[in-house]
Amino acid sequence: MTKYIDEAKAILAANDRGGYTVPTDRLYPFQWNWDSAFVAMGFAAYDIDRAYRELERLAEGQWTDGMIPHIVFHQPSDSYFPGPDVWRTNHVIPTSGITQPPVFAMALRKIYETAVATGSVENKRTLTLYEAALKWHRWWYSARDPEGTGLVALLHPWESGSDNSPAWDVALARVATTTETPVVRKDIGHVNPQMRPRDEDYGRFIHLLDTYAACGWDPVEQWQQAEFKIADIQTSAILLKAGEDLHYLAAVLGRAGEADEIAVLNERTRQALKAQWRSHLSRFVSRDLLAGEDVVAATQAGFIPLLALDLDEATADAAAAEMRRWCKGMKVVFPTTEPLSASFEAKRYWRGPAWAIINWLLIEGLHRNGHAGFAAELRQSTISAIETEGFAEYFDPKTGEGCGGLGFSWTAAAYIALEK
Ligand code: 9WN
Repeated sequence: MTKYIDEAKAILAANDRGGYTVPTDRLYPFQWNWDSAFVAMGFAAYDIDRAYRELERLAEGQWTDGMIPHIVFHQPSDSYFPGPDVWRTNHVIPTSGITQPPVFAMALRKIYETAVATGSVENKRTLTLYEAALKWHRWWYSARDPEGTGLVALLHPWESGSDNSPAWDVALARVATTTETPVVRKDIGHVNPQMRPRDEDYGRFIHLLDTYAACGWDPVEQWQQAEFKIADIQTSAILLKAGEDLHYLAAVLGRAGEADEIAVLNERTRQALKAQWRSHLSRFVSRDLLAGEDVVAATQAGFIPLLALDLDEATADAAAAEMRRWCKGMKVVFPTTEPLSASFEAKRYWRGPAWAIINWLLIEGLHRNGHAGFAAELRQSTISAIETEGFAEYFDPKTGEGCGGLGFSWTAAAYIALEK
């Protein structure tokens, strides 16, 4: 059924820059955090050594406080803005100063289990990466949930991986578009500007970056100065799923004390996530911590908690029914914004398009919550979109058109992983 596996592998090979994979040539010429974790899960299907290597190269960028940054600038390139000179993080290996969804431990468990099954497990490499993941999870809880609510907060939309999602519109409207750093966009020289965030988004992204650079990237200072602070359900759900995988790894690696510590953190997040269900919306909602309000914009994030929770049947059915409603009339699913909402834009990045990696998470969530049939439909839609249009960054859900960057690594990795 999946006939382009060799092509998918060729894309990962072409985007290899020496043990790490760039998302795509020119548009994204560095190592991105959650992209690499998805890519590592793709590699796990056929090259365990390379899968380990992907995570190891990402962990090279880890800060002493535990944060794994959203970009590691292993080699210079002038085809992306903002580069290391704008981030000013003074890390030995240049990195950005913010993070991205913690898919890392999910990838590590996948690599470990596949390696065990094929007799190729490497204990030392597993242990070193496990320790990096544990340090990062501890960072999430101390730096991004200092009050111990169980939900972790984002201080920058780029940390969500869903940069210009309508979910951020209300909160971002409070952030000035003025910047100290001149905004010299490179992205719109690579792809159609109508598929990208708008200039005012970039103004705000860089305004926040300047604010945190002025804090010397100190997490406590940033927490106090933050003009954008969202307790995000997509990130928290990924953290919990990754936390479950980390707990599994702690147990198999004989780290009983750490397993107990992780279990406590997981349980707190589990309860907090459950409390974000809104039955009148049939989805979960994030929380704007500065406004003290729910984030009610209808985006894919509302269903990502299925990945990490075992919902009662009625709740799972309500979420699945709402998801199905969004799919009506779509050529490719799953739309990242509710198609009937005013903020839906079929081609503009995170404001509507379907993304293979989001589908991957939703497919797992539907499986976990008793909707295997729907999961199979979502999987089929993802595979067909790729087979029709190629390994695009994302897809217009109304027309199916492949959009954004082409030859995209995580789309290739999703294709390989979904074959299984
Ligand atoms: C900023 C690399 C990354 C993804 C994000 C996606 C996009 C960057 C950008 O590309 O973000 O991090 O410059 O637009 O939104 O999810 O990790 O593929």
